[in-house]
Amino acid sequence: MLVSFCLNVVSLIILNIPSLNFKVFLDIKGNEKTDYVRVFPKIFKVDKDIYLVLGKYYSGINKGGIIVYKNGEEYFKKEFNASLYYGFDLNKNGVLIAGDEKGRIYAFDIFKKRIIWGYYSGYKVKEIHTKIINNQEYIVPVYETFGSVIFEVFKERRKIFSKEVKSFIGLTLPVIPEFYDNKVFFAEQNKFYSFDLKTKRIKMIIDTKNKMGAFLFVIPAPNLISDIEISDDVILVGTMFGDIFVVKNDKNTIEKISLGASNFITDLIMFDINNDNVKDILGSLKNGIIFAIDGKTHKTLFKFKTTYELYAAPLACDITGDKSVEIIHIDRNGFLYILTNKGKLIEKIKFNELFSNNDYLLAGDIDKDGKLEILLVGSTEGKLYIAETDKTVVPGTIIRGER
Ligand SMILES: [Ca+2]
Ligand SMILES: [Ca+2]
Ligand SMILES: [Ca+2]
Repeated sequence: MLVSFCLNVVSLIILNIPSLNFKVFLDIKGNEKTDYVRVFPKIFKVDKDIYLVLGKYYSGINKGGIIVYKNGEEYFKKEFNASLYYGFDLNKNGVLIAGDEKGRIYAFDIFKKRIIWGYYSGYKVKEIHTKIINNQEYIVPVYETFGSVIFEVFKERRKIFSKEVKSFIGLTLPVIPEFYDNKVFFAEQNKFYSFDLKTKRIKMIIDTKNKMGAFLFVIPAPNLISDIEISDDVILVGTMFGDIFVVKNDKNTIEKISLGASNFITDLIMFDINNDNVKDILGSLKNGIIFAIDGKTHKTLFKFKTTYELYAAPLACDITGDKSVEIIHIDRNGFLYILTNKGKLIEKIKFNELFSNNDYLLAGDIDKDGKLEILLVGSTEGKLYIAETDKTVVPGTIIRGER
């Protein structure tokens, strides 16, 4: 026991682990009527500038807005009389699209700092994606209604498509459609589809089928899709019964990894954590487990148990500068974990507040000084925490800009 303790201390000294020193960057206070107040940040690069855009969410009152920081300095802000969820995105033309819970959508010219377009959807805006494809602007707002998710596609600010996707009643995490390449990817219960912007065709990619589940083990239950993650070469589809479907774009193949039916996969990301130039699969389980799976062999690299449920994926980021990534996550009890890329606990930090059931970390050099910042999302008291690290990066590097 003593020996292993000594070895751990020695290894910590050799690795020179710096503790993350989080400070309150912003505190948007609620009032006596608000149950909770949250800040949703996203980091974008437009030309050579870094924009940190924050959506303000006040539960229980009609209040919200956006705040934009450019290279670390406050640049622009706009108050709304409705809350903002994840409903904002900034495209490479400098157009910021933001939609609120009352269903209004605005387009801002970020250079001129003014509204250039508005639209009333009539639905609660949950998420917005915008992208420039072949010099044409696309906007995909995602709305939440009772029992379904609706997404629309705007091309040059004219609506060209609308689709209602039924959500499973009682499932609190509807899968948000993802906009990637020329396609919008979305899930409806067991099935995963793509919508092609050019042909406007919908194609089914996977049926995750039914599965003998841990909750409904008498009869097979729909193996509901709980998360989708899309990158250049691979699409991951996770389910609430522990399956991960790996769709490889170049080979047109689908492989399945099963973690066991009692494992509800809440969020997946891809990041090469073992330096073999193949992105690995990192994710969180609802039961509080952080896991990593080798992207090449599909073997489990590690599992780590936190004390509370996890809904968002961990952050993989080298904060020590030794070219080996650390895995960082926070649980709802306010414990922040820093792990090695092999899943060994380096440090556990306690925050004196409860976090939401949707908490996670982002990383980027938001002030372009060549040192990386780590952003902590999930405070229910309206705080955004930022830790400045000594890790040197190319100025303006974004490692993870949004959830
Ligand atoms: Ca790898
Ligand atoms: Ca490291
Ligand atoms: Ca910095």
